[in-house]
Amino acid sequence: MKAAVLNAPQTPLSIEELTLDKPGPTEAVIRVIAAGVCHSDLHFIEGTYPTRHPAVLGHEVAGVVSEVGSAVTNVSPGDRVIIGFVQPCGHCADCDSGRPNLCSQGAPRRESPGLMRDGEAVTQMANVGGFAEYVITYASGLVKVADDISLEIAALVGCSVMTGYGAVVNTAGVTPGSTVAVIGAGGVGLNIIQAAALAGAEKVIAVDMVEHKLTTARDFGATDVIDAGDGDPVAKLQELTGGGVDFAFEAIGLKVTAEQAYQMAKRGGTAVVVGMVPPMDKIEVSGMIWLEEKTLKGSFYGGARFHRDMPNILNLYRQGKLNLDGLVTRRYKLEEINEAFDALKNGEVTRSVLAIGIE
Ligand code: CXF
Ligand code: ZN
Repeated sequence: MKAAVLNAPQTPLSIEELTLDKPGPTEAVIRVIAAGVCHSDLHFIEGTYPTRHPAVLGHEVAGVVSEVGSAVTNVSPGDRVIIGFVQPCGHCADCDSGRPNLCSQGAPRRESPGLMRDGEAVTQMANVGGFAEYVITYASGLVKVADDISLEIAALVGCSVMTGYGAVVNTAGVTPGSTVAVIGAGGVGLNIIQAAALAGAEKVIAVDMVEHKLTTARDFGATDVIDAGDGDPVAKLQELTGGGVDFAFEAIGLKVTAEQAYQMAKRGGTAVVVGMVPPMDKIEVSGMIWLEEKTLKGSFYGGARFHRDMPNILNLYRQGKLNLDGLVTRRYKLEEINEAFDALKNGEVTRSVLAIGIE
C-alpha cells in the first residue's frame, strides 16, 4: 500500500510502498477514506516531539474495516469507523474509573511490526498512521459511524472535535453563564469555542494573531475576539472581563500561551492546557496560586470516553448544534500532503482533509 513516510525530522514526507501484516486476534485493518491534517502531526515532523523513523503520521482518521482478528467483536468488515488514537485495554484502573483516554496498559505489544518497508519496521503514530491507504490497529480504538455521516466529518471527530469538545465538557465542565477564553482558533480551538457556546457560556473570547481565524471564531460562537498580535492579550482580556474568565483554554501548544491562559483565569478560575507544549518546557505560574485558588489542568484527547462521547458529538452535529462542515476548508490528495502541511504552517487553513480512499 501507499503511505506518506517521515524518514527524518524536518524533511518532507515521501510517498512510499509499505506492507501490512495480518491483523492479530484483537486487531483490525481499516481502509482509510479520510485523514485530517493536524498540528500534532507537525510537531513530529518538526521534531518538537520525538518519534522513531521511518514513521507514518496521521491520527485523525476514518475509514471502512476490511479485516478483523479472530477475537474482535466490536466491529466487522464493512463497518464505517473512526480510528481513535488511543486504544484502551478496557480493564485497567484508568479504564475502570471511566478515563479510557488515560489507559495505562494500552493495547498489547505486537511480536512483529504491523507496518514494514523492505524488511524494516515502520512506526505508526499513536498506533494509527493514517496518512496511508490502510491502517492496522487495535479494534478497541474503533468507534462505529452511522451511514448518514460522511467519513470526512467522522475523521475530524477522531481528533480535533473530540479534543476540543471534550476539553470543555469533560475536562473543564463549562457551566451556563460562565466566561471563557480560548487561545488559538485553529481546528481544536474552534471546537472549544463552539462547545463552550453550546454549554451556555455567556462570553466566549477567542484570542489569535491571525485575523481570518478571529473572523471564523465568531462564526463558531465567539462573542468577542482579541488580536494577540496587537498588544498584550492578557491585559486586553482583563479589561474586557473586569478581572479574568472562569475558564481559559490553551489550544496552540506553547509555554507562553499556556502561561497566558493561566493569567487569563480569574480568581477561582481554571486554565486548561490542550495544546502540545514541548515536553522539556516548564509552565510557570504565580506562587500566589493558593490565594487565588486557581486550577491549572491538562486535557488529553478531551478526556474522551470514546464510545459515549463520539456518538454524542455526531448527534449534536445531526441536530445542527455543532458545526463540523465548516471546519473543513481544504481537501488534498495523499500525494499533496506536503502542500497541506505548508498551508497549515502558514495559518491558511482551518482543517485540511486528505481524501485518501473512495467509499
Ligand atoms: C495528539 C497527541 C499525541 C498523539 C497523537 C495525537 N493529539 C492531538 O492532536
Ligand atoms: Zn490531532
